[in-house]
Amino acid sequence: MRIDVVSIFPDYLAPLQLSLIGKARQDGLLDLTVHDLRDFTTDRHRTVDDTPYGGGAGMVMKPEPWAQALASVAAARPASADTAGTSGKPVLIVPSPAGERFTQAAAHELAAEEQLVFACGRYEGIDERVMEWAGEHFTVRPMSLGDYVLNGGEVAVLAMVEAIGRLLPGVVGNPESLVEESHSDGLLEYPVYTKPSSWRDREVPAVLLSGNHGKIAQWRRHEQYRRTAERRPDLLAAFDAGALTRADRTAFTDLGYDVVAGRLRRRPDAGDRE
Ligand code: JEE
Repeated sequence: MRIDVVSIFPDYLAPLQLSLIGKARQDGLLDLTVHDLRDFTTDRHRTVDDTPYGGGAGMVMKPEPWAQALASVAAARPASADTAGTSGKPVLIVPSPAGERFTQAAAHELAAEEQLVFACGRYEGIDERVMEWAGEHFTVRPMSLGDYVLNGGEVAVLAMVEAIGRLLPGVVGNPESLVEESHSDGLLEYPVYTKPSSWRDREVPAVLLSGNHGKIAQWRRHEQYRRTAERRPDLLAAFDAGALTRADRTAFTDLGYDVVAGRLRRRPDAGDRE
């Protein structure tokens, strides 16, 4: 996969040289280049921003440097782009608080592409006409990391490239962990423990030392239910409760949920017993 990142702070993307993604680059699985947007300006001050039409706070990124930068990376297609890939055009990801949510499903989609380009905005964002124009050369996807406000797109790109990069064949050392992820049922994960079995008067749950793999699997499942009900009850609406064992159904009953037509339903007044 080829990835181009355009930013006025190329040094912010330095962590991409490290760890998992750095290893993927060294192994030739990922061809990643960071470009300085200011190299595509033509004025003496290398200006990338201007005041917003219509008024308001802050500055907006000018369209001309972005068009120069994006045309340049669009022209440099990977050799593989003609044969493989899904969309033909490279995908342009524009991090934005107003984007569609970047999810694990989006990471999987993007990991199947031949070329990704990330446009890191700053200030109040990029002149909207850039995204319109870019549609001629790219599949444009404005994407948000989550519902909070960052100062620019760089930190979002670090997260997105790491999430996409670890899905590329050969990047994650242990493909078993990816298989386990895809069977995760949409629940939060169970807690994990390692040696020593007793640490500062805290014991590892005895069931994990029992050697009884059936009981361990059930305990872990029930811990997933408990955590998800506590921290992310929104996820339980999509949970398929149609084929639960008796013990699994009881675990949910104890957490204040009934099973109705294969779906979990919060029992009225269940909050009283928490
Ligand atoms: C890209 C510039 C900063 C700050 C104004 C804020 C008014 C842009 N999950 C995510 N959060 N934030 C980003 C992100 C932030 C960015 C840029 C991504 C480029 N900024 C910026 C303030 C505002 N609005 C929301 O309320 C309305 C706009 C991001 C991602 N991905």
